[in-house]
Amino acid sequence: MSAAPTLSERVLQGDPRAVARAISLIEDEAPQGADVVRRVFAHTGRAYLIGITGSPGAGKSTLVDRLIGELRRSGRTVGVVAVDPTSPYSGGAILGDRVRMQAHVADPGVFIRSMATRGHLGGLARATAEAAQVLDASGKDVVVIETVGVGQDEIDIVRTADVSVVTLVPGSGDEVQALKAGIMEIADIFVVNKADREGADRTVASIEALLSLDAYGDGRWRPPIVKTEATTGKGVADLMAAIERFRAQTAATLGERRRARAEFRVRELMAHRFVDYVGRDVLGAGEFAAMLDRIAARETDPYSVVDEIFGRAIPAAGRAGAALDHIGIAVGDLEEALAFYRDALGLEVDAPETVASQRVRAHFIPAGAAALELLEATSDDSPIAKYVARRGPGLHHVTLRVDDIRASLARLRDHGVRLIDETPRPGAHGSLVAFVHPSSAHGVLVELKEAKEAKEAKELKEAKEAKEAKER
Ligand SMILES: Nc1nc2c(ncn2[C@@H]2O[C@H](COP(=O)(O)OP(=O)(O)OP(=O)(O)O)[C@@H](O)[C@H]2O)c(=O)[nH]1
Ligand SMILES: [Mg+2]
Repeated sequence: MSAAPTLSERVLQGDPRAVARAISLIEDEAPQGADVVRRVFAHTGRAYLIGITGSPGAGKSTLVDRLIGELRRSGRTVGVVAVDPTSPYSGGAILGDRVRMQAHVADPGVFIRSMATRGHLGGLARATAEAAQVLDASGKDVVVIETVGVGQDEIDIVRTADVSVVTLVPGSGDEVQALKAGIMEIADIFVVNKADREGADRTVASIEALLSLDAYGDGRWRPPIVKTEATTGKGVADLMAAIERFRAQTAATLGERRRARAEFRVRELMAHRFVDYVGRDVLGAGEFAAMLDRIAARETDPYSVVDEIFGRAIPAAGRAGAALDHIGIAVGDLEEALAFYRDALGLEVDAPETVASQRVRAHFIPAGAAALELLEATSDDSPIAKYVARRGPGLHHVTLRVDDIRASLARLRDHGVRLIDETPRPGAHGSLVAFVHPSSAHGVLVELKEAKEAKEAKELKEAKEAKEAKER
């Protein structure tokens, strides 16, 4: 007997009730919502995302309804996420959109969902993007996202789409100017809807005037302007054709666009989660308010407050210099050492790693942000074997992690410090290491270490810089 399918499995099977439930969880910022996104993510990226934005009442929903018709006629399934400007007076237009798209409510190839604009702690853009992902994972060929274009939130939503359609109406010449800075920049296609009304051509002309400021060289896409009458359907086929043209012409750069989107999303999630964590686990009740009071009273400044928060949230953050990486302990009998550290103290010991250059086996024991390193000689001429023979087992060295080991060594040399290693050599876990002589470090053997990640990041940066220098 097989277990009942999970919510994410049902989403992947295209079950509309599961899709509705998943989107509700995302809207409520429930952890199960994030869980569904995690589970279905590998199955996303198939659907083409169309963003439709424009001022309130521009006819977006009517237009989307017509687009659904076009898409269905061409045999494609459609998901719609409509973001409603929930007004405090009417209590929302959720029903409005459903009524406008009513023709398709009974069609199993269509799923329409309204999202309220209010009450999203973590950002409406994220909830919308995730709802679109759920629809994508459920197998819809095209996902349309309708949103009112006013603020940053909406611009972020439009960025969620593979193609952005900006809807204007006759008489919005002034609006065209006003929109210039924001939403105009992200328009891939302009629609002048309500073309049955007086002044449609003037609106087209004012968009033209803006577009003519840009030469659109190098085969760059020049946003076309399509006149539509959503109520009658006139021009909607032209809009569909413009979308298909855009899709074909930008197919090669779609991956890039989606990658930029992923970057935006990850950065946003990271910021959201950090702020959340600080509020919940770092600052005590009322402490944030007290910090703000101190800023208001000019007793401190915003930079100092953020420094303090970072210092407490991530103790290693923001401090220049080096972090304690680990303390090396020379071991005579490994079994006896493990009997103490692992069995008696109850610490977890990582799988050993052999460092050939030192003829030792290293057993790391994570301890907070740093670690203990039990060092076992693998040969009698190993420095550890000699150390144990001479002084017995015990503290052997202290390892400090630095960002740039070569820069650190150069600095030490400048200060007349005696080095054991003049140049770095390979250490455990793909790192670079170098030892400072105990005679220069007050009787302590100090090891400097540049972690593999820092090394790789630097190499990547250097390669990129070299490539850029060559291209110049
Ligand atoms: N004359 C005319 N009216 C239209 C046209 N398209 C839509 N309308 C009407 O404009 C009104 C608003 O249409 P919606 O589709 O709800 O507009 P919307 O942009 O989705 O509105 P919100 O979601 O509330 O921002 C409705 O009364 C439509 O019937 C058109 O091409 N011509
Ligand atoms: Mg609408």
